[in-house]
This record gives sequence, structure tokens and C-alpha cells, in this order.
Amino acid sequence: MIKRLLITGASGAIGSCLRAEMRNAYALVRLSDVRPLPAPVAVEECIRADLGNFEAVASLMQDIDCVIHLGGVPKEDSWNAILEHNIVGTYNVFEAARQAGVKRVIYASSNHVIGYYRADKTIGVEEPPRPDSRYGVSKVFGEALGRLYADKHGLSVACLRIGSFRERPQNVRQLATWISPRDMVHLVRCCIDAPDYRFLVLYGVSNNDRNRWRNPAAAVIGYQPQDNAEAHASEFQAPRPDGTDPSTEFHGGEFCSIEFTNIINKIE
Ligand code: 15L
Repeated sequence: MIKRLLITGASGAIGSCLRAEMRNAYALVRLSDVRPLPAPVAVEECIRADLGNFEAVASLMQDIDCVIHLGGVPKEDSWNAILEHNIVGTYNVFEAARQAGVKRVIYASSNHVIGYYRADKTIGVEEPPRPDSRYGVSKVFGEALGRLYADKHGLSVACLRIGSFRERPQNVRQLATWISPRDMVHLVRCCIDAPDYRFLVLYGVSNNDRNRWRNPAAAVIGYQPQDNAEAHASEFQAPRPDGTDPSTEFHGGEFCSIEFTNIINKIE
């Protein structure tokens, strides 16, 4: 039974949204971020910590049952930033969790793990990764770490390949990739509360008509998203894809265009 949570990256958009719900449902909610955090409410504790510092991460883990690891750089960035915040930070979280006897880690992965698959192809969790950025590569690394700690140490791990977390979809791509705040909270609660599982990979996406991600593990944990981006479809004009813009050709959208020097047709 999971009662005591640690949320890393708690000042971010997803962390702030989860926070309001979690404090009413669990016995302890420890919130951590390298940035300032709003004052704790009820069962919350707020601790500023840099995930690059192993000792600081280790002290966050004391008496914790489940970590929701959101911390890190949330978009494409320099190699140094990705290395420090996403690669080293995520290693520190898994290793400190193991040392402290934490039962479960819920890892915020990203759809950018599979960003260079063609947008018209439906992708599940069995296909090999095709990251679209250094950021995407760091999420592949995080999923691999999760698999390692699940197999080698028996940690329970869920990796969430989160789509576009927004109040409402912002563009045509997000009519497929959107996850609403309500569905995000429900997804994380399902991952926390589901009884025994060892290792799961799930897409964090709402019940969108245009969704192109297969999510077999949703049934395992009881994830039943309520919102559908199609309700916003009339707000956007679909660009006419002419095969020249990576951001409309592939799942990863704009991340695929960043620093792109290849020829689109060479990507099978
Ligand atoms: C992500 O992983 C990012 O953190 C987020 O900012 C969005 O860009 C999202 O993916 C997306 O693909 O829309």
C-alpha cells in the first residue's frame, strides 16, 4: 500500500497540477525542485534539491514508498544541460530510491522516445526507440534505467511517455498528442495505486480520436482517459503537408525539425 510520495520537479506544470490532488489522497507528499516551491499545505513537505547532487537526492528518499520523477529539462537543450539534469539526475533518483528501499518509481518519459516514426503510423511500446532529440535520447536512457532497476533489483517501475500536457490543445498535432490535466492526474493515480507490477511503459495521452499510440498497459492499471482533443478541432486549420517539413511528417513534431540536416525521404 503506497502512502508516502516524493514528487521531483514539483514546481513544473505537471508537478503543480498533481500536487493539488495528491495532498488529499496520501499520508505524505514530499515536493522537491531546484527552483523555489510554494509553501507546503497539509501533508506536504517542500525541499529544494538539485538532482545532480546524489547526497541531496538520497536525503529526499527517506521514508518514501513511491517516487514520481518529473525533474529535469523538459525540452531539447544543450548536451551539458541534458547530461546534468536528465542523465545524471535520473540515475541519482533510481539509485537513491534503490538504496532507500523505495517500492515504486513512476518516471516521466516522453513521446519523443519515438519521435522519428512517421506520424501516420500507429506506434506501440514494442517498437525500437527512435528519439528525435538529445532530450528524447535522455528519455530512452531513463526507460532503460527503469528496466534495469526493475530486473536487477525488483523495483516496481512505470514509464509514462507523456504527450502534450496542456489545459487545452494548442495546434493540429496536439489533437493527437494532448493529455488533459484531469487525465494526467488519473493516469498518475492509477500508476501509484495499482497493485503489483514490475515494469510498464504507457503513453500519457487523452482519449483523442486522432491518437496514434497503442497503450496496452492502460488496461493493466485501469487508465480510462475522459477527455478528447477532437472537441477543439474546429479551432485549428490543418497545414497541408507537402513532405518538406519534419515537424508535420513525424510523431515528435517540432522536436524533429530542430538542427535537422537530413533529407526527409531518407527516413524510412
Ligand atoms: C515533451 O516531452 C515536452 O516536455 C513538452 O513540453 C511538449 O513539447 C511535449 O513533449 C510534446 O510533444 O508536445
